[in-house]
Amino acid sequence: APAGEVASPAPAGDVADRAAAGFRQRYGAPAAGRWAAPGRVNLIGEHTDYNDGFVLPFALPLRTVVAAAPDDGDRWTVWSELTGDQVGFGADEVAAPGRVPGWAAYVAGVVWALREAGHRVPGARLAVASDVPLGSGLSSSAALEAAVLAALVDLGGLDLPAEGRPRLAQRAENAYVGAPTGIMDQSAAIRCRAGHALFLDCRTEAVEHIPFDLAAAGLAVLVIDSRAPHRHADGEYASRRAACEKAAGLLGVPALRDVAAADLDDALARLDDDETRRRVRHVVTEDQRVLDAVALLRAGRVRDIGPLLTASHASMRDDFEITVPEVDTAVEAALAAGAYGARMTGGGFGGCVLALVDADRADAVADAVTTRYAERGFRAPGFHLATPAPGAHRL
Ligand code: GAF
Repeated sequence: APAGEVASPAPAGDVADRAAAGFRQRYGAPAAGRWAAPGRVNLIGEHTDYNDGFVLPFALPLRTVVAAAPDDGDRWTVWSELTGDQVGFGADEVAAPGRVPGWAAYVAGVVWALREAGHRVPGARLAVASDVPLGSGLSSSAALEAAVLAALVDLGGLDLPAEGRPRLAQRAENAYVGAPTGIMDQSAAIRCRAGHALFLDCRTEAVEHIPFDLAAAGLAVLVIDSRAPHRHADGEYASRRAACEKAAGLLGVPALRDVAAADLDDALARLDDDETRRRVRHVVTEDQRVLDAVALLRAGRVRDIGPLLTASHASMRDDFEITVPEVDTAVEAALAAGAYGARMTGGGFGGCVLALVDADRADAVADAVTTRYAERGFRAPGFHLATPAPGAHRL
C-alpha cells in the first residue's frame, strides 16, 4: 500500500486457497482438510502472562492456514510457501527437543509435545500458507503452532479439547524451539472468538470472552507495524522474565501477580534496586490496567479504555524499558492526531503499535504517523485495521 494508506487484511479466501494449492502441487493429491489459526494483537496486559497475571488479546483476520493429510507411519513432511522449502522428519527428530531447526521447529515441536503428552500422533503431510507477517510481533509462531495442532488433533482423532491446547503449544515453543514465552499468544491463537477480546487469567487459564464491538462504537483499532529492526529482542525478553522471577522471590510470592496494586508501595519499599522496582511496578500496574479495561468494556465504554492504553505504553517505555524510538514515535504521532489511546503491543523492541481511533479518522492517523516517521528518517510504517476474529478452527 502507498505510504499512509490503510491496508485491509487480505481476503479470507486467498490464504486458504494458497495452502490447498501448495499441498496439491507438492504432494500430487488434494489435502484431507485445511485448518486456520490467527495472528493476534494484545489490547492490554504486556509481560504479565509469565507473571501469572492477566492479558486481553484479540485475534486478527490475518491467519495461517495448514492444508494437511495423513501419511504412513511416524513421518512428517511440511512445506511452507514463505520459504518455499520442504522439511521432512521422523520419530528420531521428535524424540528430543531441538533436533529440527528453523521454522519447521514449530511444527516438529508440536509433534514432540503431543507425543510427550501421550498422544498417538498421526504421520502427516502439511502445506503452510500465511498472511501473518513474520517478525512483526503479531504472533506468527503461535498461529503456526495452533494451526498444526488443530490439524494433527483432527487427523488423529486425538482427545485434546481446546482448553488444553495452549499449554501444549507453549511447551512446543518453550522446550522444543527454546523460546521462554508465556501462554498468551497460544491462548489467543486457539481460544479467541470473533467480535470478542479474550480476558485470560494466565494462572488458572480461566477465560471470559469480552464483547469488543468496535464498529458499533464508531471506532477502529489501527495496527501500526513499526518496522523497527528487532534489537536483541530474545535476550532482552529472557532478561525481563528473569528479573520478574527474581523479584517475586525477593518479595516472597509465587509470582508478581500476587502483589496487589494496593500493596505496591510496600512491596517497592522492600526492594533496594531501582531497576527491579521499576520492573515490578510495570507488572503490578499493568495487571490492574487489564482489570480496569475489562470493567470498562463490560460496561460498553470502549472509548474510555484509551487512557489505560496510553498509560500502559508509558509504563513499558519508562519502567519496563522495552520500547524503541520507532514505537514511541508511532504512539506519540497517533495521540497527537487524535487517537483515544495508543500503545506498543507484544514482546517489545520493535513490533506493532495499536491505536484506538474514530473509524473515520483511521486514515488521518495513519498519515500523521507516516509523516512523523519520514521526518525522523525511519523506514515507512505499515498499517492494518484490526477486527476481532475467531481462534483456530477447521475450514
Ligand atoms: C511475547 C510472548 F510470546 C508472550 O508470551 C508475552 O509475554 C508477550 O511477548 C508480552 O506480553 O509475545
